[in-house]
This record gives sequence, structure tokens and C-alpha cells, in this order.
Amino acid sequence: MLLAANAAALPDSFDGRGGEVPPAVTLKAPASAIAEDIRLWVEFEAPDKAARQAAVDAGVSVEEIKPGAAAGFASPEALERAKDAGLKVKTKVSLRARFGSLDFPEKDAVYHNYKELESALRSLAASAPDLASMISIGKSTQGRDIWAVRLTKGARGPQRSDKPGVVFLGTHHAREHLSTEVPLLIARHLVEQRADAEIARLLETRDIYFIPMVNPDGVEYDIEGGKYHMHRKNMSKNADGSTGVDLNRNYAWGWGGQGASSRPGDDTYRGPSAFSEPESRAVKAFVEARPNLKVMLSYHTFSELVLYPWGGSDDAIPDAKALAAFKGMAGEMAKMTGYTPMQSSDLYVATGDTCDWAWGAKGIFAFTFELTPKSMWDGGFYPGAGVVQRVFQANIRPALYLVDLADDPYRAAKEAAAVVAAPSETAKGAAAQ
Ligand code: 0X9
Ligand code: ZN
Repeated sequence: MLLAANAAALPDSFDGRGGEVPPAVTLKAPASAIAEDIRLWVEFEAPDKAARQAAVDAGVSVEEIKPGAAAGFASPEALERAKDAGLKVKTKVSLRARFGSLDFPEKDAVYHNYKELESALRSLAASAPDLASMISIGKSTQGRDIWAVRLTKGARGPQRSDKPGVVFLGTHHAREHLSTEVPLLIARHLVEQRADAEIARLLETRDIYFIPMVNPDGVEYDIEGGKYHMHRKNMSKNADGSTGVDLNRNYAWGWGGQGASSRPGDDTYRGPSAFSEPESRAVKAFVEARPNLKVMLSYHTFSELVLYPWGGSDDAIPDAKALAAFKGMAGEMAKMTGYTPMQSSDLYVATGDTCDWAWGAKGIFAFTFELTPKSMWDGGFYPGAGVVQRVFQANIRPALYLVDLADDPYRAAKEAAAVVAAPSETAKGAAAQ
């Protein structure tokens, strides 16, 4: 049963059955108020993590790692700070020079903008009213509803459930559009395949949420005018006139520490305080109202990685049993996807991310996936429509695996240990395939 206090805190549900219309969106700030983009795409020498970290600490958003080098976005000021810190720049180009006007190619129409996502979720909920419902978890900075779809038998909208819960999140970062598509398509897959015995069991016994677009204002700005804007942050107006807070630096676990800029103009600006942003606060309220949540997966792009806490510190999480479970799960999901598993901070230390908070503050087994492609030159944030189905297909098994494990994520450690303890079984299995 839903506690009265929690029930009051939850937004209205929207079940898509009775023709209810979502409230009208009132935009507070015109996106076009953003100044001309002056950021640079910078490739620099990075023989080790220390070089990547120096760049991150100077305010560069590191996006791509390859042998001996790394690359990312930098404001001219961040680049100067990075150079002062000893960074050796190999190449730098303006975004405009490198990416041109980035007109939305016709083939990218398969990606969902905000209205299309809203209507896709509404159709999904309407297509299976016995198991799907739609919930607004709160409003964005500019007043858009942040939509979740819930899949479970026997509970709807904000009703409380004691079944083990899982939440899949997308598009904390505006330009990472594939991270909206993957959770949307996985939700649709579960509904369409609900007659499959395994999926039917999971829908019966688990409470499954998808929030495919945590940062709708940023997404809408990123595609405004039929052009890509390479926008990462939300659309908050900062005190210095710049736009946006990095939502994946705004959570209250280690907030304000390393790898999260205090300079509002930087792509990795952490915000004026932890949970200063309506979008991260909406996720917080959503999680806090649902103590049954045991597992979280936050999709990002790109680089093809499976990341687990901590991201804000090089330390391993102290609970050895939990660490073994995290490693077991990350390893399994890496095998399923072909992605590389690692502790988040092995990429770079960055504080205030979603998954550190989910694990540190709430004990939720939380993963970040960096989806396809592997590099900026394979499409980066805009890999085109051609990859969507393939990336979705690659991500079904890990999603089902996590949903299954939600009843006892520690099982992952035991299962991984069993494989290590019985190598001959593994070898037999491999030979039989
Ligand atoms: O930097 C991020 O927020 C994530 N990468 S992205 O390219 N999508 O921006 C990675 C987050 C991993 N977490 C930490 N290293 N703390
Ligand atoms: Zn991201």
C-alpha cells in the first residue's frame, strides 16, 4: 500500500486509456537565447589516466579514448587551462568547422523528439492497459513533463508495489539521443513479447520503470531548427548568463568534488548545489518514493562501456560482497554486449553522477552504459538511424538479466564465483556451442 506521504508527493498518473491529455507545456526560456557555440573538439595526448584526468579537471568533457590519446569538447578557456596543466594538444577544430551545420538527416527521423516520445509512451500504455501505465515524475526546467512508463502486473501509476523494482534511465545528456531509443525500445519489446514465458514471469514478479528522456529541454534544444547543437546539459539559466547544468554531475554523492566543473560555462558544470536542477530532483523524488527499487541502469553514449561505482573516487566500493556482485553483473553484461566493463572512475574520476548517488545513498545496484558507437569518427553522438535496431537488440539481454536479478542482485556474485570454481564446466559449455 502506498504511504500517504509518498502518495501526496507523487505526480498524477497518466494511463493512456481514457483519452486523458497531458498538461500543456509552458516554455519559460526560448532555447534560441543560447549564444553562438564557440566550443572546440580537441584531441590530445593521453598515455594514461592522469592525462585524461587533467583534462577533465580543467573542464574538458572527455568523450573518446584511444591508445595514447583522448578527445573531447572544450571551451577556449577550458582548453587554455588544460594546456597550462600540461596537456599536449594534437588537433583542435571548431565544432562548426568539423561538423558543419549538422542538419538533421532524413534518416534520423526514426529518433524520437519529446512529443514523439510522449506519444510513443502513451500508445504503449494504451496497448497493454493490464500491465503498462504512464507517470510524470516531475517537470523539467522549462516545464515539460518527464515521463516514465511502468510495466508490471497488478499495480498502476503511482501505486506502491513490494515487488523488486528496476529503473532504466535515458538522456541525462541531451545529445546522447540513442540513450532515449534503447530504453523506449526495450519497454516496447517487453510489452510486445509479454506472452513469452520468461518475460511474462518478469512482468508478474518485478516492477519495471523506463524514463527514456530525463532531460527533455536539452534534447529539444539539441535538435532545434533541424540542426544538431552538440548540447550536453539541461537548459537552466546560470548566474553568469550561460546555459545549462550537467545533470550527471548534479547528484548528491560527492557533489562538488573532482571532475565536475564549478564554472557555469563548462559542459561538465555541476550546478550551484547538489540537486539544484528540477530534472535530477525529479529522479531523486521518483527513487525515494519507491523503496522497492533494487537495480538501476542509466544509458549514455558513447564508447561501448559497462560502468559501475564508484565514479567519484578511485577507491573500490568498500562492501566486498557488493563489489563482487557489481563485477559479476558488469562482466556478464559485457559478454552479452561486447562492451568493456570497468569501474566508472577508471574512465576518469567525476563526482555527482547518478549511479554513485543511487548506490551510495540508496543501496541500488546502479550501472552506466555507454552505448554505441566506439568513437567520435564512427558517428559519435549522431551515429544515424542504421544503428538503432542493432544497439537495441544488443541491449535486450542485459536489460532482462538485470530485471531478473532485482530480487537478489547478490546472486550475481555467487553465480560468477560458481563459474570460476568450475572452469571445466565452462569449457564444456563453450565446446558444446
Ligand atoms: O561523464 C559522464 O557523465 C559519462 N560519460 S559521457 O560521455 N556520457 O558524458 C560517464 C559517467 C561515468 N561516471 C564517472 N566517471 N563518474
Ligand atoms: Zn552522457
